[in-house]
Amino acid sequence: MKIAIAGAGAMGSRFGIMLAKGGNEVTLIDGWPAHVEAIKKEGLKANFNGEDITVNLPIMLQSKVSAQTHADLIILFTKAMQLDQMLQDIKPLIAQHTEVLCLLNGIGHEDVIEKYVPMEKIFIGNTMWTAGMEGPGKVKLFGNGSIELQNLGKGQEEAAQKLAAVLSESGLNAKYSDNIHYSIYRKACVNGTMNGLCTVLDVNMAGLGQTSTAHDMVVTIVNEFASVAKCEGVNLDVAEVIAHVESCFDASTIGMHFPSMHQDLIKNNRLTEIDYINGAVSRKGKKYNVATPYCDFLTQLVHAKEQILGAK
Ligand code: NAD
Ligand code: AOT
Repeated sequence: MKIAIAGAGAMGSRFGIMLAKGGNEVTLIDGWPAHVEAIKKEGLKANFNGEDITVNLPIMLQSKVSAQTHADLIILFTKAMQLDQMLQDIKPLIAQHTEVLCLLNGIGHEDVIEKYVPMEKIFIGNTMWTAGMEGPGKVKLFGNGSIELQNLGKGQEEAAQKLAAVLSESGLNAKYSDNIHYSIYRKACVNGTMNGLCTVLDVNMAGLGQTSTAHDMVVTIVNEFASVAKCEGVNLDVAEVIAHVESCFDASTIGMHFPSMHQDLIKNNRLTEIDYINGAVSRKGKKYNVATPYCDFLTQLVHAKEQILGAK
């Protein structure tokens, strides 16, 4: 299958490498010139579960995408604030038959994608895979993960199942979900607790879990997400979601991971996705008249930290 990865940072590189190893024709598209140049010159370098590998994949700057490039599937892996610009830049690549899959963290990306892609070609979901950028052209990939996805358009269930099968053939462990909005909120609870707190406190997830206040903060934040989700017809099983979130504290599985928000702000001085995670819940809380004080405060703290560090 001809697959374009729109946003070839940490996660896009992981997916690009795994899908290419699985026999797909992968093209990377990205907006970071130094990264694009490094991959063009020396290939994409990855530490893949401890082994150093180099994978040669075609890559182009998103501003250079033309109708000459073809894709059956586009996988979006920008940061949330880069999504609209990416879709605008890759418009020539979005043909009538092209399916578009979004696995970004956060809530409500379909509102942006719908401006560029017909509903029946949009697939949304979330992933438990992780990845880290080591520098231009170099990523670190360890551990296992999974994907859940669903069609946004009516009558596209079979297409969604096929898409999950294509991803699974490359070892990405994807499943069709018949309630993707539930799954997205459930994953957003992981990011709504781990990402902001680990960033402000400058620890990994295992480190956060060792504090005496972690449990109470997780419980309060998950309850805020659940109250807002309820207003949108998504009824989270709060106890199960809290247990799921707290399973991320386990140092023997995923606890050593620094959430991508920490990688962005603390390691690389970049702006964060907080407005699309806790910030989105705060905005929706105001709309539905639901109080979300921890989400409001965490969003403010992360923005203050961005400003103190002069993040860009
Ligand atoms: P990323 O920041 O690595 O890449 C996104 C874009 O930013 C790419 O275009 C990349 O080239 C560019 N970029 C990366 N570092 C840069 C730098 N130093 N300077 C300039 N540009 C830079 O993003 P990601 O971690 O791959 O995340 C993509 C999406 O997946 C996000 O929504 C994220 O929340 C989600 N996600 C991430 C992880 C993870 O472990 N990284 C796990 C699950 C979901
Ligand atoms: C994560 N991390 O989503 C993934 O870093 O943004 C991130 C992210 C899977 C399970 C736990 C945390």
